[in-house]
Amino acid sequence: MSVNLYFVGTAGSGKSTLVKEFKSWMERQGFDPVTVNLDPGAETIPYSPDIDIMDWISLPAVMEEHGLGPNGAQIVCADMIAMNAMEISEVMETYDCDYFLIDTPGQIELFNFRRSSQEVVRALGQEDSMFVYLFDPILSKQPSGYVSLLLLSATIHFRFEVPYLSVLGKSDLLAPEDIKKIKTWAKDFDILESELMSHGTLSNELSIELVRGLQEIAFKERITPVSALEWYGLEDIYTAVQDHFYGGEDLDRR
Ligand SMILES: Nc1nc2c(ncn2[C@@H]2O[C@H](COP(=O)(O)OP(=O)(O)OP(=O)(O)O)[C@@H](O)[C@H]2O)c(=O)[nH]1
Ligand SMILES: [Mg+2]
Repeated sequence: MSVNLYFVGTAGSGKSTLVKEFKSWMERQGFDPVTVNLDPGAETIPYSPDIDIMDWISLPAVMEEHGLGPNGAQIVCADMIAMNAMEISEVMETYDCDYFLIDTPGQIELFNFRRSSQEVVRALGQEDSMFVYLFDPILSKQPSGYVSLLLLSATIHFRFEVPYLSVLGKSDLLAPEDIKKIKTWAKDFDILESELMSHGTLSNELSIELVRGLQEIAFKERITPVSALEWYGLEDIYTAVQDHFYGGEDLDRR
């Protein structure tokens, strides 16, 4: 069995860099992961994907062919990925590896809100899948920003029946006390609620009820601080994935 580890997050949250560095980190540990780029619009990718959706689909070509702007073309591309999913899956099957590290499109709404993404996840193997959901560090510093990202992660949870790991990306950009504060919010709803109150964010009934609802679904999670650039937290990702799929057992090194 190979794990399909999807890196998901808002535009610029650090998905591609984390794929690159996590691959290097795994190789350093003696493992042999395979990278898959599912972003047909990526202008530059900081690594050479082993499997690249651009071999099937190109955003500029779709724009030209259909006379569309970049956003409309992205939607067409998202649906085209689903049409090519079986072929991508066949190519993946030719690799003998433990982990596929799968990079997803920059615009999270393309991945999250299109039915085609659910079809892709299913075609590539839903039971073997896990999402690494990246929280943007700067947005996460504000309680309202943190809750907004939590809501987005809840919609992913709602739409995909796939386990996910919440990761605080680029945590090297945050002061240690900010990391501590965000970790506390993830664990302790009451602290987050009083912080939201003090910022005047919970000023209407909808916000209050929304956040209370979140408590039910999202407050069993922890958030793992990660820095792709400083190789911090990468082992925590590996351990969480191994815990989930293999009861914590280590992979065989090659
Ligand atoms: N300080 C710091 N910067 C990072 C880290 N990871 C990524 N970055 C920077 O963040 C920017 C965006 O990184 P990407 O990896 O391209 O992010 P992405 O989510 O793949 O972006 P899109 O695919 O365009 O949505 C780049 O300038 C990276 O160098 C990190 O761990 N620390
Ligand atoms: Mg990217």
